[in-house]
Amino acid sequence: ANSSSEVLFTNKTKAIVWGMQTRAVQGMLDFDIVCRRSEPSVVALVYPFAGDYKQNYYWGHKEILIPVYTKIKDAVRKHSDADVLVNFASLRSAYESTIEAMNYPQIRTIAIIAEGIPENMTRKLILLAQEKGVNIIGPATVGGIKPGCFKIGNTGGMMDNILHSKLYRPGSVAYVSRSGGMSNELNNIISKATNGVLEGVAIGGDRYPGTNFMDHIMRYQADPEVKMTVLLGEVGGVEEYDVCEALKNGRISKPLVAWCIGTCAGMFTSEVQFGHAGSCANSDQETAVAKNKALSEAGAHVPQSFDSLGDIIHEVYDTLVQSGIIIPEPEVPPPTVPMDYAWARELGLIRKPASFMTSICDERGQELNYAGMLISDVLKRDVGIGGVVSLLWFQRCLPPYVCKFFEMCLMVTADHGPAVSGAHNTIVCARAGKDLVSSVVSGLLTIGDRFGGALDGAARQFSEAYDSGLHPMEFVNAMRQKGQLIMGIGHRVKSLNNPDMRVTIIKEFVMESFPATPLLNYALEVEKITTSKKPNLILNVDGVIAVSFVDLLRHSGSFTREEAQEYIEMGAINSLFVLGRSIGFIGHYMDQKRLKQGLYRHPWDDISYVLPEQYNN
Ligand code: Q5B
Repeated sequence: ANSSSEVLFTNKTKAIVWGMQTRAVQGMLDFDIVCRRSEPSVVALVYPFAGDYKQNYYWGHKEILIPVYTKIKDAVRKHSDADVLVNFASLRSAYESTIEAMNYPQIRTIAIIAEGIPENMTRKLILLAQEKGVNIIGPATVGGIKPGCFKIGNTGGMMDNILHSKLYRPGSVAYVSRSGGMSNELNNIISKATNGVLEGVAIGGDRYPGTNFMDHIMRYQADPEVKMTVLLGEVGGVEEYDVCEALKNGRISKPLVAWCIGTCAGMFTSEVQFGHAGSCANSDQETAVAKNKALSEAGAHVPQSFDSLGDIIHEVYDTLVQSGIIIPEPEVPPPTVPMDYAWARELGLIRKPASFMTSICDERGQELNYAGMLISDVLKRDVGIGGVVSLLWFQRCLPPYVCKFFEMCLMVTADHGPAVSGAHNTIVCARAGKDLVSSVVSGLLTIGDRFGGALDGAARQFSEAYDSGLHPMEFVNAMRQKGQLIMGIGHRVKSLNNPDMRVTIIKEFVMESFPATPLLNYALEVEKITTSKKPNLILNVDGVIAVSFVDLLRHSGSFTREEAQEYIEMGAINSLFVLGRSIGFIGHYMDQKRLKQGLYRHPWDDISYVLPEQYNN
């Protein structure tokens, strides 16, 4: 034990926090604000894994930077006013970091949060701390709190709890408990029964706490601000008997309310180990019942049960008020602390229009879902890539024949050799040493009205002509008069004499499977007219997919007429070619890399140089 008159925390206390406990540090700073501290209580962090830098935190409404050091040595050297170390190191490194911190005499108090530190190591820590006069709070604790002054880490819980238990200003009651969790309950009980907590320390649930009940009770005895003390012990250990002794011999003269939890242990036939390492009675003397009896006999105010702890605290407090020892002060509301955005949202206190909206995929839950279908169901139901397309593009499960249509389109458009615009670009790009994404994108960028991207135009032109009742011949003539090409008609190599099998496959499937194909029938009538002029003016692969796509949007029963029109207008019909041909472009990229093809340079003899005549002066 260290000097019993020592005041561990004031409203000037400065701490170094070991460990990257961002939320706990912010909680300490927010506590400082409601306590009206003029300066932050955390001056530095120690975190050995990230190099020295500065971490931003909020100081009320402002942002501040708190230095983070890799070494305790640097933190203490640069912050000679810090006398507390809040040690969040894990059970593996808590021992070394505490030993190291004790090398620096400026550190007077160390709170060790880690649970599970081997007892032999804790005992060594305690011996060294006693030698050096350092106060250890913990291990296995949340720490402690001094309203209006300082709080260790997460003690006191969230801000709403701190405000509820009025921990922002001092009261007259000091407590010491073993359990950190129960210290929150004590904050609540004491704030309801009295003018509030002056200081509270949870010494931790290990068999060998760094400081014990008596260390803190004697500090409270010496502190004139403390008017009464609450002790919350528990089953296991015999320290409460030291308190009994001090009550009897008068070393403790201030009123003491005491209770040891774990009285229910007697109801079990065998010995019970409660949550804490130390909470197990190894003899009758260590039971909660025996200790409560002894405390009562020694002069402590001991309730009948934990339920009436608040009542007895209130009775003692009331007597002190009546006798003028405690003079309650008028309540002054604390300053407000801005609430964290995420927490305010969780509490439903604020709302904000989202910057993004999505209606096709949600990855936030336990399992990814596509338009409401869990990914495991997507696979279980074997919806195939067509099903995935229908979910992600159209937010619905489309009928199997539609999914099949999608898949067939993807298959037949996947590639059409290296000579076409897109594949050519991908190949040239890959041979220039570019990566997969760049090469594929360079291919995709060629997709447009002339190459592979005539689907949108075809869908629009054919449907407008059909809807306005134009006879196919009138449509062809009208387009000719306007000097416009009919999208989806014509091919560089395919013709009546060299039919495009891709078109035949799609056409046959659509005729057979779709409930109605008016636009495809119309396009085939147009094709009869255009091919009669020139045999290569066939309904091409873009054209057949486009008009079939419109037929499915309009007649599958899965879309309203308005939805169908919206897809045509938004440029969604090119989608199948874009996705299908991406497969081929990726293939061409890999092929070129595999074949170790070098930089491509177009041959001069394949370029006609038609420059203006040279000027002769
Ligand atoms: N004429 C495709 O032209 C091509 C006409 C037309 C009315 C037409 C041309 C065209 C519309 C766009 C289109 C998709 C450039 C094609 C695809 C994917 C691909 C590619 C691959 C793959 C071919 C000769 C005479 C002229 C023209 C007239 C031509 N097209 N009249 N409507 N649409 N089509 N693109 O052979 O009187 O002699 O002056 O732009 O649907 O990209 O494999 O290669 O999978 O990768 O060069 O299949 O049809 O014909 O321009 O010399 O014209 O026919 O007015 O008449 P050509 P041109 P005239 S599929």
